[in-house]
Amino acid sequence: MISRRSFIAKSTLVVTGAGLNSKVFSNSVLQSASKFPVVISTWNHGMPANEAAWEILESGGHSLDAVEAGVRVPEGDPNVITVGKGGIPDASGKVTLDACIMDEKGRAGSVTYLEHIVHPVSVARLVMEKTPHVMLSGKGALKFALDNGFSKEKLLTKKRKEEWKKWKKEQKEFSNQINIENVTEDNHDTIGMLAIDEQGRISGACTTSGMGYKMPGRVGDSPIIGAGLFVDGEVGGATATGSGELVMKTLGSFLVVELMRNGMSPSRACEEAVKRIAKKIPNYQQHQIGYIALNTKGEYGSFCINAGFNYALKTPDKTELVDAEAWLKKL
Ligand code: SD4
Repeated sequence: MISRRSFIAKSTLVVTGAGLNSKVFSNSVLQSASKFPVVISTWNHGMPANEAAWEILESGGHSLDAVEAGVRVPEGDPNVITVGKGGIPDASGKVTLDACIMDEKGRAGSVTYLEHIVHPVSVARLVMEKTPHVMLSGKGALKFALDNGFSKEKLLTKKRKEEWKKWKKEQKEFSNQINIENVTEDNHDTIGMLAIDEQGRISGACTTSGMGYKMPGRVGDSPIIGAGLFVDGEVGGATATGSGELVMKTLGSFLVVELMRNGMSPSRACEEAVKRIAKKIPNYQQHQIGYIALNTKGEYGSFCINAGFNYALKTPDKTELVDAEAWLKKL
């Protein structure tokens, strides 16, 4: 299977504006506590997403509303090719979406393999609020969404369809290998977002169209509570982007939160979770994983396997795109 990254490298990239003009800072200078509220999210498509979240946070709103509003921005943007509408389809040409959401009380909702709905994060929130379950999948998730007033929309854009057709024609082999030569700052991926509001309540959301041209039926880490996202209101939250299989095998976001519970800073906890992957998973160097984390003091941090991952940060006095430190410092 072609990876999303090698696919992106061959495609025309449309970059959502906000990140481009933003200053890029080194992660190492951004370890100290900041005042509430704080919102962080993966990649530079997090910059406009953070702005939407901030509107809610600065007016005293709940972090749960903020993260939902935030990640809806790339979900609805057809130029973000790895989330929501305009996402890269699977190998059969279908756009299937994964998303989840979690709040400071430990409430969680998730949808996987959801077709035709632009905002899977909002469906995930309804799963959390209206059902006794955590996760709905496929046709059941779609029926639940339609029963609750969501409407069916076409997620596959003309451009993505043309690219998929071309890929179909060219496809010679199925490979899960990610070509790190092609990992650049402009490769936009899953959005994971964490926010702490004025009252110190932490919530998180994660939403994606998954790995480009994935096998039909494949679900990644992003909608899996504990893998793509985890929040514990007494400790903090973490979320992941990158090759979901590696995150699932190490239950990465849960691991980051547990390490913070045991006293690690968000950055150190993210680093340890990346090291766990490096220790346990052969050929991890071929993949990118980026973790971000936020604790109840408002401290934040990140770490990734390969250089090139960045995250968007907004606090009362900072609006920045931050380069994450990398385990493999080359590229
Ligand atoms: C997945 N983690 O489906 C997601 C995709 C992603 O960089 O973040 N790719 O595996």
